[in-house]
Amino acid sequence: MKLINTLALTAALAAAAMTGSVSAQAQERIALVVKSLGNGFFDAAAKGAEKAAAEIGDIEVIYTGPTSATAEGQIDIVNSLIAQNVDAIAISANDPDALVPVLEKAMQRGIKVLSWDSGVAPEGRMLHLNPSDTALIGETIIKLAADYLPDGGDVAILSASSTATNQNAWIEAAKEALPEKFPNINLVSVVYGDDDSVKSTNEAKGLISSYPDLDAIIAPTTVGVVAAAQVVTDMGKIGEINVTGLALPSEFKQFIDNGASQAVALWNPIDLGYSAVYLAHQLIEGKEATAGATFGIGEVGEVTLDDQTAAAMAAPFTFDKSNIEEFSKIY
Ligand code: RAM
Repeated sequence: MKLINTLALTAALAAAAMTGSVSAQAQERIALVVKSLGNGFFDAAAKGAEKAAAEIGDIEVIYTGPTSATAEGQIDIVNSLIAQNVDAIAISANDPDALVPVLEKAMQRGIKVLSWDSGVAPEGRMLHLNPSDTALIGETIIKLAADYLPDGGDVAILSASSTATNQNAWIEAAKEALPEKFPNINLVSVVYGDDDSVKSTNEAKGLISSYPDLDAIIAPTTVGVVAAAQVVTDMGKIGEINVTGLALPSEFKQFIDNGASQAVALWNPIDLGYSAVYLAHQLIEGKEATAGATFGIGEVGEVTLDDQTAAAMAAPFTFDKSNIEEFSKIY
């Protein structure tokens, strides 16, 4: 009897495989929700997500996000993903709190939720993957400016949106590092370009006209840093104002080349999207996201969750004239 059943099952599976329905049934659908579409950083992360999906097998990645970096736009998207009954939502959030109710609703429906890059509050997700240690990023973005200001100077920060969890945490960490580690660096202003090129451009121009003695603009956003470097270039301020922060080498190489920037930093965004899919897959398979749990993240290695069920991937890497060419070909 058992043998007959097994044979029948094998035949059914073979028939289903021929029509492709076996893989369709087994497929996990993982939504990669980003702050906004049209951002090269997230396009690189999506590449990594696809790579992880191909390695694991039977995973469909749904790469989605609003047209502008708002929490409202992401809430609409999460609602539609709930309606589609996806298996997991991996989100880089535009706000730590505003997304919590809709993500709680998703979890109540059995959808696994994690945040990556820019987090949501712990009650709105099962785990969070930081690109790197927050204090280290905060210190790094100031150091990138301070390294080229031996006598100290005035710096301003051009951030992403004013509610972005990641940038706000990095700015807080930067402010903490300033008095002790960089006593001669004076932070004169923090402005917000919303990860929008036009708004970031206007904010960079505003900084330059409000602070004629400005020595550096620090933009901890790949969108803002390009806008600021373009403004410095167009206004003929190369050599006067150094633009630095977190930049995608492929988009930023031209500004290292033309001298608008001495150096910038970032982590590997491809690895970040890749890791998010590995984490989502393990949650779907039933792994518990408890403090102290270790998750494999494919060839990137493994991460262990801290008491906030958060983990960090790798240290930021600095790009300057010596290496940006090489990295610009990768991301
Ligand atoms: C932008 C986004 C993203 C951030 C990078 C550094 O692309 O704001 O969240 O991690 O910059």
